[in-house]
Amino acid sequence: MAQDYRIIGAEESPYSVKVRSYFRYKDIPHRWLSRAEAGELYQQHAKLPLVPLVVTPDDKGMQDSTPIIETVESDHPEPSIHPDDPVSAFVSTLLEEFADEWGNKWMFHYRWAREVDQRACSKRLAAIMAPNASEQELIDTADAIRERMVDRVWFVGSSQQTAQQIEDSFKDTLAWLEPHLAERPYLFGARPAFADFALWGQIYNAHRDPTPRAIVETQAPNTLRWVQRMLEPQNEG
Ligand SMILES: N[C@@H](CCC(=O)N[C@@H](CS)C(=O)NCC(=O)O)C(=O)O
Repeated sequence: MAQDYRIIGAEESPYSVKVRSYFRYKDIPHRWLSRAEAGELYQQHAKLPLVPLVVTPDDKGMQDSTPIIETVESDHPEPSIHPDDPVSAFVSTLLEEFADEWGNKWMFHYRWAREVDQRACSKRLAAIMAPNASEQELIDTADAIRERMVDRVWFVGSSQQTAQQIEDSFKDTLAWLEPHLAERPYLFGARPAFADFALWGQIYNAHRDPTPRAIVETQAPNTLRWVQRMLEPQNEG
């Protein structure tokens, strides 16, 4: 019997949920596994120690969310995630890249910039890394993660000098999305496009932490509805 696709990922990984949202929209049978649940399967197929990793029904491993989606899309072209109009299709591809490369700074910066978010996020990450740990072990693991990650924000270019620019850019993007998403369920109309999956993954993950969540919930009600819609996206066209 043919296997389903397997997506090895994490809820806290914007690139993983991006790929999962794509599979859900396309209605492609798949299983969502954590790295711990995948065990050997992850070791066998991962060339880099990153998620997501997708293992195809014929047992080939794929990494890197953009080529993963492009490859699966070529095997499952309908309904297409590319707008019919070539200019819109180009803008969608450009936004997909923007989300992966710049949007990632929002969620990573907000995750580790303030104590309230550091604590919330490190607790969730600890629960993924040590699913069977006691309460005290979880606290210790969360503290260790927090200590390590706070020193790593430079990795996405976050620093005292750039913090304001990154936060302004998050709020500017929400301000642009608001009127746009007031009139359409997805960025390019009735169905989600390449750009939706990538941008959503970053904003959905940012929305999991208290500071950016408060911004989205108080300033961006249409974006909030899109964030919720993209968790299980439907073709409404
Ligand atoms: N360009 C890659 C980025 C993948 C990536 O950076 N994954 C992060 C999580 S979002 C990761 O696996 N970090 C190491 C870890 O979680 O152990 C993609 O689009 O899939």
